[in-house]
Amino acid sequence: MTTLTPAADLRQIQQRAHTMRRHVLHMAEIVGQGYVGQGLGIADLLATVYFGELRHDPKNPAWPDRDRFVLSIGHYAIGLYAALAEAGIIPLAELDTYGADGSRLEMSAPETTPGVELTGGSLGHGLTQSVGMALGLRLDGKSARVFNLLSDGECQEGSTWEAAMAGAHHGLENLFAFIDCNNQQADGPPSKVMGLEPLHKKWEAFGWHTQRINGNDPAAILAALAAAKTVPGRPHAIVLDTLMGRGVPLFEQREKNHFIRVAPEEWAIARSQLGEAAP
Ligand SMILES: Cc1ncc(C[n+]2csc(CCOP(=O)(O)OP(=O)(O)O)c2C)c(N)n1
Ligand SMILES: [Mg+2]
Repeated sequence: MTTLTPAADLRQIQQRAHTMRRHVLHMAEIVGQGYVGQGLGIADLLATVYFGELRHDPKNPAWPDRDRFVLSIGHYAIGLYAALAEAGIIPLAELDTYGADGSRLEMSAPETTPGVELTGGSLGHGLTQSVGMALGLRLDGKSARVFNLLSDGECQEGSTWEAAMAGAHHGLENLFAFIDCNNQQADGPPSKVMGLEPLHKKWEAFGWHTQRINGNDPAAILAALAAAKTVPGRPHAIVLDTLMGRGVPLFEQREKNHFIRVAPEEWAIARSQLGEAAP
């Protein structure tokens, strides 16, 4: 059985994004700390991809003709697990095991977990492998696409740009790169660590069809995907400006939120700020 591109229903995507944020808080509360800001900030993108674009079969995650969603940035696994659970690829109850010894849901995603295409952790390797996957799919005559999620900090890795060159050289129109620009990396904002801007112009200069949008707006993400699909012969970069911790003001306002340590009494505040239902 195969699942074709789901009909994009904006309200449903927004609701899924909200539920995924609740899963992120749930998982993070179990370990008491972590990559909460990333999971909350990227929920809109993941909900849009999984419920508006990706052709996959939740009952058969290894379906050879599936679109690949490749998470370069292993530390964002908390967000991916929320999406995999919502999409029915892993059981919802398994989210309770996040970060525990022996769990399939390690803090950095391993490719042995259903729905995870690539073992993450070491930054700068996702786009290189995505280029290989996209090329391989084309050589095999398959219409499947590869969607890669990178981060702004990851764009400081030289291998990313070698892969970008290769993707353009091979005219990989079946390759889509989302770049999460949350203006944060482990040591603070990229502008202070090693400046990246204007990032979209760099992707353009490397030969990619490039768009820059509000990455917390599912309607804008759907529109960018629709526009990308009308451009043949080039890979597609969609640079996403996102807000870390989106939906929970307590975390949105933290100055350094790469890895958040949360006081026990703050979880109830975070949950109530997010709310039960989608806004
Ligand atoms: C090759 C490599 N170098 C360093 C690290 C350590 N590291 C883990 S996450 C991270 C920050 C990367 O930037 P970004 O993904 O933008 O950070 P975030 O937005 O999640 O704060 C770093 C340097 C790593 N995982 N791999
Ligand atoms: Mg970042």
